[in-house]
Amino acid sequence: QRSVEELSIWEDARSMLRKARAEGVETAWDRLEQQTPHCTFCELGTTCRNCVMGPCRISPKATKSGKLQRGVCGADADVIVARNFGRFIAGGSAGHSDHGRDLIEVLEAIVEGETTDYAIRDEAKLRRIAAELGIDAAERPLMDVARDLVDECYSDFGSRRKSVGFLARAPEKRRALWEKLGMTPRGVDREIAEMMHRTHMGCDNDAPNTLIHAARCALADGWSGSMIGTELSDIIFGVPTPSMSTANLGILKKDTVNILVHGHNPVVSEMILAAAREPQLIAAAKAHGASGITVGGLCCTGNELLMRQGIPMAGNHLMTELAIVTGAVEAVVVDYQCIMPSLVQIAGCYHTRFITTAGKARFTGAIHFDIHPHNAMEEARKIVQMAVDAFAERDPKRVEIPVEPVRIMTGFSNEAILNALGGSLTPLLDAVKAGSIRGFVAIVGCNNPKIQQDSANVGLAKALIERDIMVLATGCVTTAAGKAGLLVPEAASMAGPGLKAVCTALGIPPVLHMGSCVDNSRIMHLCGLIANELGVDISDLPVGASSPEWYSEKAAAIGMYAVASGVYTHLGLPPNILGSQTVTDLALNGLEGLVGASFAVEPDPLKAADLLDARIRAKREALGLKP
Ligand code: NFS
Ligand code: SF4
Repeated sequence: QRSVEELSIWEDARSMLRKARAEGVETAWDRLEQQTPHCTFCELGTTCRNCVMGPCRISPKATKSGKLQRGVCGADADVIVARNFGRFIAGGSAGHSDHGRDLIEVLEAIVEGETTDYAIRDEAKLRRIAAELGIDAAERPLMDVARDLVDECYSDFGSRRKSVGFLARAPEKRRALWEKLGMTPRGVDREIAEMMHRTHMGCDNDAPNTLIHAARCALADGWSGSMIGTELSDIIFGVPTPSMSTANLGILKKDTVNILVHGHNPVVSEMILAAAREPQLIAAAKAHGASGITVGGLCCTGNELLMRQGIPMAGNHLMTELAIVTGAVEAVVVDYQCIMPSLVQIAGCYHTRFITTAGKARFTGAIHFDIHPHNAMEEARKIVQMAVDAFAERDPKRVEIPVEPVRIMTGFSNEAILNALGGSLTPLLDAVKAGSIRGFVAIVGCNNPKIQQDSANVGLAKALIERDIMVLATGCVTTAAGKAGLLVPEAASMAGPGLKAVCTALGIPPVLHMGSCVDNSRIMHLCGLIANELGVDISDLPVGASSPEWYSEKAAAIGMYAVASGVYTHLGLPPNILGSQTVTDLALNGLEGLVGASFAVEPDPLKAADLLDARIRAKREALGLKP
């Protein structure tokens, strides 16, 4: 068994891993050990279960022995790997985009008067987005404009379009390239369904052709499904503005009822927070001897509430199990995505109520509340009451809160960034031209127990800011950067001289928190704005992306749409494609010639920083700037 020090760089994680071991609680790291070594065929991506003539597998030694070179249908390693990777991307795109659709449904419920729990909080943004999508938005009543926006967004999911609405945000050159390559996303659901079709036996049996469609599918996510999720969330819950908060397990309080929201969509977590702030529920908590109610965030729904409401972050992906191990959590309230099924068992080892809220994400053994726009607040109050009641069952002898929380700054939506810059990108671009900011890298994504938790997320961020490269963080990298002290203005002292000067002048951190994983669409939008301002393509910009500790289908979709949009993208570990030379070559090299960017795989964060730095250097030189 590996030591807890090898598993995570954090004291809060290590303490809870020790406690879990002492209390006989199994974690993801234990199960990884049981699963290692993994199946080689699956790691290489050369297993196929797409029909019952199989399952089939292609042996890496096939060329030598002559056996197991093709599946029963005749598919070779290239076809099988491409099909598997295509479905992987479709899965990720579906996750983000179905989340986006849920926001359209909430807006629709507002428009149709089916809910009073939700409202249009940012009328100006609604009108602005509607106008951007070609809706007459100026003089008409708000609800009429909103109704048209709902229709417009639903249409982006369907089959009637030649291209999705927000694609106009991409530079013209990029759109022309997508058109030429057959990558223009036409409809979110359409591209996902078509991927399922293409990968049925006997359809798309040309690996590069399958990968082009994988890119189209991912672009539908990044420039539509996710983008709709972000923009409608801002309209319904408010555009994020900079504020201060805190992070790590120290945000849990010994004397409060502690509720953790986990999952992705703000639709549920916003209601839980609103209920937890109601006087009668706070009074109920006090009646149980607590001093109040703490709502803390996990994963992306935590990011959503952090960005807009400044709630504290308990942790990222690999902290979700460990948070319960503190023994100080009354309830974990989840919606969907990235919620380990093990949380049901771990919650069962403590007094913690594990509560699900989405019909499409039920967990056997969980307490379920079916939350819809029309009953959300009512159900949220019942959930908070349930957490308050659970406080009486907390066993103080089993409570251990290992650390003090760390301060973080959050809320950097594009609107907030523009605001901080005085309304125009010019000062930022001047800093880039002068070389005080050499470029930007978005560090995004997850934790993966195969990598010491947050070692690469934090290592890469530190190495980049030292080189005057500004970092944009979303998803689970947020809490990592926050715990490392990188999300406060004082972190400018860790940056290179140029970046330090800019951050100090503006009072901002060198690592900007831009939101959840669907909010990577904010970063794509920003890339589009900057490229248009400079009159170049996104692939000409001194920018990069990285997911050092990624694990999910969604992260792969993000990487794919970043690359297809022209952003060089580093991954800390490879997807399961290495069994095909064709697919691997295309991902690491061939895509460069097609879309002007490719993937790079490098486990060492310092070497990854070198790769991203070299890329930024080359792009700066090509723009005639000093490297
Ligand atoms: Ni992103 Fe958010 Fe975290 Fe990874 Fe999961 S929570 S959508 S997939 S693990 S960053
Ligand atoms: Fe085997 Fe072909 Fe069926 Fe896949 S589709 S399981 S490779 S026969």
